[in-house]
Amino acid sequence: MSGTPETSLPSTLHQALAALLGPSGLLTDTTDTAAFCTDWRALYQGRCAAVLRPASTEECAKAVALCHAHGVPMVPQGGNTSMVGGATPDDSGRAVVISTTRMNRVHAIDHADLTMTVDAGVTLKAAQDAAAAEGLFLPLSISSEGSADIGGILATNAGGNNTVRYGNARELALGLEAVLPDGNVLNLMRRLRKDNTGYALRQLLIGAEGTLGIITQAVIQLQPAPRARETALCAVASAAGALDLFAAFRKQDPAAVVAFEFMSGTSMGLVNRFIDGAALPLSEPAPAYALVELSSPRAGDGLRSLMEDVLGEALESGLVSDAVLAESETQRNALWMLREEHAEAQKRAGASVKNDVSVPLAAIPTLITEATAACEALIPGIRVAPFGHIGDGNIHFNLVQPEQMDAAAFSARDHDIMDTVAEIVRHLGGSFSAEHGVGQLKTYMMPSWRGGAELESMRRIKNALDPDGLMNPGKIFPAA
Ligand code: FAD
Ligand code: 2HG
Ligand code: ZN
Repeated sequence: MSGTPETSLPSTLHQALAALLGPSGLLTDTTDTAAFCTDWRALYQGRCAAVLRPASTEECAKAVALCHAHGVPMVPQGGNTSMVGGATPDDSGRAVVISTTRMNRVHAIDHADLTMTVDAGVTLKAAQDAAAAEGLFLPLSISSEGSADIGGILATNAGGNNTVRYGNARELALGLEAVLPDGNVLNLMRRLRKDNTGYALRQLLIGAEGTLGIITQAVIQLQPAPRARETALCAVASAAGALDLFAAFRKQDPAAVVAFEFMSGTSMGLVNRFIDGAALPLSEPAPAYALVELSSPRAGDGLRSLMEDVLGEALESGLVSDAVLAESETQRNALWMLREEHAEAQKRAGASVKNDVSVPLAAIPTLITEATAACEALIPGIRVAPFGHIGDGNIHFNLVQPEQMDAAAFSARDHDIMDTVAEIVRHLGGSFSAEHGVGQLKTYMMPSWRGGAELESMRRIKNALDPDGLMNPGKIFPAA
């Protein structure tokens, strides 16, 4: 069945965009636009007047200027992997989605500066591969990296598995280019490590979730490729045990730890049940697991003995009950697969409610104990399936519907569940969004968490750059 080519775009705008972008750069048929109007979790179903796919900054700037002149709302979209509905238009059908997928060139890799200059639409995986081909390393790793692109990861200030050593996306961006809501191009591509010349506009665009403009290019900092790497999966009794193990590694060599991830037994059980080929390489299932990775740019850097020393002591003291070390790249990938498939496994397990939260490290055990008890009291039989980047204090405190419960009935309780967890997080001095952002899922939380001068300052900045509110409306800010 073919979709409808009808569009609510004013005809003068339609004609101008068609002339500018050509047939592959302007999609109006609903068969072609449908995938751009829903999110990875299928929580939101929007509509759009068209999908614009500019192939360059110049095309993007002209398209934005045209939409701005016609008062048409714009929704920037990269790989469309947002966990908070950030890239999904509302259901009015008025907005256009501006997709960066055709802006996908790696322009340069500089070995002296250790930088890469890329278009926003280069996927994170393609950027990692381009760096690796030159013997370098792009130190950002997320399970969605095959689809998520450079523009998307910067717009959300993505975190992921290597934040514990290298920081979030924000720390990796040395330069940025963006198209502002009126079509002006903001060129901040100076790739300088020192440049104190007024406001840090680059950092303002990063993490703005597409509400201040469309990121079109970036300069990303790289690292020398690791020459030594050790990866281990460890069975532990609890999150507290995982934290003790993290402390033991950090005490020996804080710089060596490149990833330290936590998985509850319940969440790992879902991976084993729903993901083909996911086999636990330990003698028996455990209450919880830690995945630790050490790396160094120096070959033969003593990482194996560091890993064996710390794990040996932890096994002896009972902190770790079982552990497996990767002996090859294939085994390393198999261990990482057991971590990276939690989101997909939870999606297949039924309806789920996500709480991407952060607290100070020492508060993690209390968060897990208190939030587990509160959620179990709220919905008997709820499956409490936390996992996440424990080394950063970031837990995905996710809840999966009880086996026998109706999925819609469970989803209808989403705010009850989110608010229950959020109040515990608040009490522990944490944040209601650690790495996924606010999108449209969490706008309702903004007044109580970021109200007063903080939200008001954000509104003023938004109004200054986008007085007509055309850039990604309905995201971050609660409805007035
Ligand atoms: P999109 O989903 O397309 O957009 C995300 C937001 O950025 C939207 O608000 C959109 O409007 C805006 N945007 C997109 N491109 C631009 C642009 N060029 N200019 C301005 N604004 C733009 N996130 C983490 O932080 N860590 C993880 O470990 C992680 N793992 C994930 C695993 C899975 C399986 C999935 C589905 C998601 C995961 N995410 C994770 C969330 C998501 O992948 C990240 O937020 C990612 O950075 C989004 O990139 P994207 O290109 O898909 O952006
Ligand atoms: C991850 O760490 C992602 O795997 C996804 O951030 C988290 O599914 C989630 O809640
Ligand atoms: Zn995550």
